[in-house]
Amino acid sequence: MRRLGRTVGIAVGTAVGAAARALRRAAVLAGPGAVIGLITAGLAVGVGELAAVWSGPQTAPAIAVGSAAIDLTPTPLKEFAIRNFGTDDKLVLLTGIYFTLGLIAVAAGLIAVRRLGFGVALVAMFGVVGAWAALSRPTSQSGDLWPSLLGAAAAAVAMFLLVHSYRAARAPASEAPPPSRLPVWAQGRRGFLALAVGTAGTAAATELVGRVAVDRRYDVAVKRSRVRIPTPAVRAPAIPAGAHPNVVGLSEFITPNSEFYRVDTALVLPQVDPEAWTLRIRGLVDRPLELSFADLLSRPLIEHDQTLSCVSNEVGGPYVGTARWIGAPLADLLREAGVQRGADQLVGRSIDGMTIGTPVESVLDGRTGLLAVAMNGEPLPIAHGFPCRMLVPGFFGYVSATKWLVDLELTTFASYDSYWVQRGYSKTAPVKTASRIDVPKPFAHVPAGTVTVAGVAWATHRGIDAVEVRSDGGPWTLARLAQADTPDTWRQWTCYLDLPPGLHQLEVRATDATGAVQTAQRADTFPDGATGWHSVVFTTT
Ligand SMILES: Nc1nc2c(c(=O)[nH]1)N[C@H]1C(S)=C(S)[C@@H](COP(=O)(O)O)O[C@H]1N2
Ligand SMILES: [Mo]
Repeated sequence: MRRLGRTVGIAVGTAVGAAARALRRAAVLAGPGAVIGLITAGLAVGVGELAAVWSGPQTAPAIAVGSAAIDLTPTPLKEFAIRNFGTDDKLVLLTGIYFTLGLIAVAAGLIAVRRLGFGVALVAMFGVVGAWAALSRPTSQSGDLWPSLLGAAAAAVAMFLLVHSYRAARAPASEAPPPSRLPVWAQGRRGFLALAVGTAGTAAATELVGRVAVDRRYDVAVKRSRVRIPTPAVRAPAIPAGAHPNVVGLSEFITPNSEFYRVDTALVLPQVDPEAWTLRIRGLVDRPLELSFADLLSRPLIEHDQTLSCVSNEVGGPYVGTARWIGAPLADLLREAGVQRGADQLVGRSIDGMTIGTPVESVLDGRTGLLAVAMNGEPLPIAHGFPCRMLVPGFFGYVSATKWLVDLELTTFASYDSYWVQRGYSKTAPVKTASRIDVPKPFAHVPAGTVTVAGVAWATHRGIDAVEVRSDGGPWTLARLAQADTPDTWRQWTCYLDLPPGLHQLEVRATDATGAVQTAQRADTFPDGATGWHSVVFTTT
């Protein structure tokens, strides 16, 4: 025990010594002001994280500011981010926020060693920005401002002490040190270093404890693992054996959950406790309803295969996937609630305030709209909306597929614009007929002769009737369609082309079950989905 104590003591001493040396070196390189700035910013973040244990992970300063930034981001910039960073867009945003914070922290520190008041004012300003961001969230509560305010307060005190200690330490030894009300241990060069290392350590500790405690308090992974989804009253027919041609490189027919694309505005995944979850159905209805998760699971459930795709998916892009879902039929619930005449929009709200509007007429026209609770044989993954999401085949996700759903309101399109509609997207957006070449990959080298071309095509809810492929602008060849699962799923296809050695360009187009041929006309993803033919350039040798 004694030995252990001594070893730990030595280890801590060594770590503190190393930290002190690193700080001193940084102070020499960048100036003590920069170090003071960075340490105080670190403390603000750490204390904010710790305070977020009480108000929720979404209220931590950087997350609050990031979420506000997402909502304020102009649509073209958001499209750019989705296009270039994809599902990593959130990581890029957070990195940018921390980087900006770091720069401002350095500036604040450099200012503070000259004019302490200005430095502290800058810190206070940041507290206010964080608090404002937290309160600007659609589902915010008044307590949400505390993480940013407490973080900024801690940073202001630390800055005050560090700057005073630094000034005292800097005074030439020949002069009497300026009168100081600092405690003895915080005086002199060693005192300044002790204060700096202590503040940095507190920053790290609060950050660490805050993160662990936030996870323990809010993470619903364990509760999710305990959810048992009842056997559906209506099973989906087995997926036809011929739905997936055995071609290497062709997408799976059912997209594994781990590979299913994720698109949402949630900077931290909403953690919805299934035991506390309720869904309200309200607005223009005769009988408003409220269901618990147990109520939902006790209803007759339906299993249904559906392809989901994103309006931000570019021609040939990855934001499309197919899953076997289980859920309660949405239409039955709406009928129980009694939709009133004139209600033409069904608005789904998520726990984090996302709003998604779907035409009521479509939900009630016989298609399999679901309040989905399971995806590919397991409870919905947290990233895909646990415990409950909406799905209405035929529409892009932003107008049909609310994740972390907690509220359904019957209203009108004339009286309410949902989240992306407020940002210029179309009020409603049926999935456009699309096709994608999965094989060969762009810039692949394959042997000349008979070349295998394969891919997917989807016109969700209408179904696919034909796919054609051509090379180098030549005549179209009909692809062989794999067996259809349902009109709500994509259809896979293969095509064998004889090609001489050289560089080739393949193009693909699909015809949906209404007979409409996919247009060659290029359109942007904004405002209601991209059009145009996917093409792949590759070489035969
Ligand atoms: N709560 C919430 N639900 C949401 C979104 C969101 O940002 N928040 N994004 C929508 C969009 S734009 C799409 S394309 C689908 C994506 O669903 P997935 O992430 O499960 O693939 O979810 C929809 N539901
Ligand atoms: Mo989307």
